[in-house]
This record gives sequence, structure tokens and C-alpha cells, in this order.
Amino acid sequence: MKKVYLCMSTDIIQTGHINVIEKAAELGEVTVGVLSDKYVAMYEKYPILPLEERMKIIRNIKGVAQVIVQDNIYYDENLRNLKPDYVIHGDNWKNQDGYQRAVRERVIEVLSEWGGELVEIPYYKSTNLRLFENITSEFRGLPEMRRQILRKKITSGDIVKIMVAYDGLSALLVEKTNVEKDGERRQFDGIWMSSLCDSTAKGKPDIELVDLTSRMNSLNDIMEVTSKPIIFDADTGGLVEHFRYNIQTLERMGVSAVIIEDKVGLKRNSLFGNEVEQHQDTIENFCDKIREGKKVIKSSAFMLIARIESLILDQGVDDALERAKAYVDAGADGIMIHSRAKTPDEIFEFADRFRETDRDTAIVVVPTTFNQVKEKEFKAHKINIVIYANHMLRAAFPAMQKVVKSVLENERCYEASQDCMSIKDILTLVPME
Ligand code: SPV
Ligand code: MG
Repeated sequence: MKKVYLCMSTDIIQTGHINVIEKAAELGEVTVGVLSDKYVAMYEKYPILPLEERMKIIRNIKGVAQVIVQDNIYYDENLRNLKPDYVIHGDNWKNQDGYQRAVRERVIEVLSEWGGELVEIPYYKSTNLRLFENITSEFRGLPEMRRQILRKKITSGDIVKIMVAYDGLSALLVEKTNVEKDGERRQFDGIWMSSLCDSTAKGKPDIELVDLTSRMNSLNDIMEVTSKPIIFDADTGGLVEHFRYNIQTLERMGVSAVIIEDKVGLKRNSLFGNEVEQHQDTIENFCDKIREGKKVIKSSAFMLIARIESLILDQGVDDALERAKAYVDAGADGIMIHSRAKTPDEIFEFADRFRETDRDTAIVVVPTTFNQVKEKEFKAHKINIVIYANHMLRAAFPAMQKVVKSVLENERCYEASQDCMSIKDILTLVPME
């Protein structure tokens, strides 16, 4: 009997998929490679159903003889192991740009090694499919759905890349931007709701002056147009008595993690360091805050991350490690270790020593000053999350500043227009759904 191979990544089985399987079964014995969560997430969105569930469903479709994992967007490994006579796919990938085209070409190339053949059948898209797609995309934005993706990503062992957003448009960029590089598609895993950028965009200093109601409004703008997990910068968390309520509000909204920093009194931005007066909380007080927060959290996916300011305030790695242990014992689900050093040495020392006794608690870093470090170096030190905390706003402001100066200097907007997006492009930048 001939061997037939096809790859599936979908959460929703629809008529088109069944057509492909039926056709495959006519040609021979069907093996379905189910794309791993990691690769579905890399190329599309995080799958709603985990790999095991998707495999179980597909295993039970009539005509499927065997289900295996495909742990790469390229079929090479499974094809070389199986040496199928046919690979079958809908013909919709023929005219697509980007990775689909490359994957198709590689399938043809690898099959040619033993004379296998690619069979493409007319792509069938049910008129109801769009409806399903809309429902799933809305579903992804639901609080619990969005929330759990962060923990899943951390558990996968890959470095989790988080980019700042401070309004709907910047959030859309984080949501939608991807690049193809070195044979893979890259996109951000989530959004950092920075106190610095949220405050600065409102023309206010980063001193917990922008109140939570206002921060929630920005958060809501971001949530309305995205489905990626959100890590919320909750500054010091405020008074314990307030924090208890506020963390529940953030949980209801669907953020994946809240980070609170161990400072007291008037909070100043960490990157000022000791240039300004700012004080670290006692271990005891901060642990109380963590415990109170954890007490009221209901979702097991929701993370409370404790941020340690010892390196910011020149207290050294030993102090940071002592605090980290205490905060984890108090219930923190992750530790953000902040630094304003130009090199990552103290961050790496912290991570290596912390990992001697704690293999699981997530470590978060914000490489604003030690910005030469590549993500894979963080991963090598078993750091889980990298937050690019402010770059969108820092990039936008100089462009706007250039325009306002140009109009003043030239007493017209002709020169400034050269640096602006065209009216047509801005009108269509955000499509109407
Ligand atoms: C923020 O982005 O608001 C932060 C990170 O808290 S930092 O500005 O580096 O303190
Ligand atoms: Mg902040």
C-alpha cells in the first residue's frame, strides 16, 4: 500500500480538512503529522487546543491510520523517516508568499530524494469558516484564554519575548509584527504595560501619579485590539490594603502577570538609580504584600511577579538573592531582577546563583542598559522572560519632535510631510473589520 503524509496545525476541523484526508485515504495509508504547539505559535497564534488534544481528535478521523508529531514547520524530518509516496495539501499554499511558499518548495525537494510526489487538491473554504475564525479570534481575547498563554510559553522552555505597548496602535504593532529570519518566523509573545511609557505618553512623570483607573483605560485600549498575553507593571502595588483590590481587578481584566517592585515611599523610575531619593521596602513588608495578593488571586494561570530593586539601589547580588528566596517563599510566581548596569554580569551572577536552588521560578529581565545581550545568552543563564520595556515610545518621540520643529522652522508642513506616512497609508493602517 502506498504511504501518504499530510501536516495539520488547526484547532478547528472543517470540511476542507476532511476533503484532504478523504483524498489522502484514496491514495494510500494516511499518516498525519500534527504541528507542535511551539511551531503553531511561532507561525500563527498559540493553539487553543494543546498538541495532545489535537492529536487525539485527528487520530479519530476516519481514514487516518497514524498520527505523529511534526516538530518543525518544515516537513523534512518526518518525510525522511517515513519516505511517503505522496504528500497531500490544499492548493491554496501555491500562490502564497512567505513561509508557506518556502515550506512547499522544501516538500517537493525532499520528496524528490525517493521519487515521492506532492498532490495538491483544490482548496475548499466553507462559507461558515470565516464565522468560526471570528469566533476563535474573539475567544482568544477572553480573559482566561489570553492569560494562560504566558505560563504555557514559559513552560515550553523558550525565551519569552515581551515588547512594550502604551496605546492601541503601539499594541497593534506588537500583536501583528513578525519577521522571517534564519528559516523561522519571529514574533513577540506578549505586551509589557509599562508604567514609564503609560505615564510619559500622558505627559506625566513615572511616580505612581497616573492612577489605576487611568492605567486601566490604557490597558483596556490595548486589550480591545490584541490577544497576546499582557504583563502589567503595577509599580509598588501601593498600600497592601489597596493592592488586595487592585490585583483582583487586573485579574478580572485578563492580564497574565502583574509585577510589583520592592520599593516604598515616592517611587521614582529605577533607571535613575541612586541619583534620586528612593527606598527599598523591608523583606518582611514586601512578603506581606505578596502573600495578601496571592490570597485573593483565583486563576491558577495568573502570575504575581516580585521585582527586586537591590541592584538598582547598589545593595548587591547577595541582598537580591536573599530577597528572591523570601519572595518565592511568600508565594511569588516569578522574580524580576532589575539592573541599570551597562553589562549583564550582575544579572547573570544572580540568575546562575538563584538557579542553584530554584529551577522553576520564572526569572524576568529588562535589558534597557545591558542591551547588547542576545536573547539566547539570557536563555543560557536559564532566564525565562525578556522585556523590551520602553523602545516603542523612545522611537516615536524623536520622530514627532522632528516634525514639530520642522513646521515651526519652515512655517509650513511641506518639509515635515517628507518624513510622514502618506494620508492614504494612515487611513488604511487600521483596517475596518
Ligand atoms: C517601566 O517600563 O515602567 C519599568 C521598567 O518599570 S524601568 O523603566 O526600567 O524601571
Ligand atoms: Mg515601571
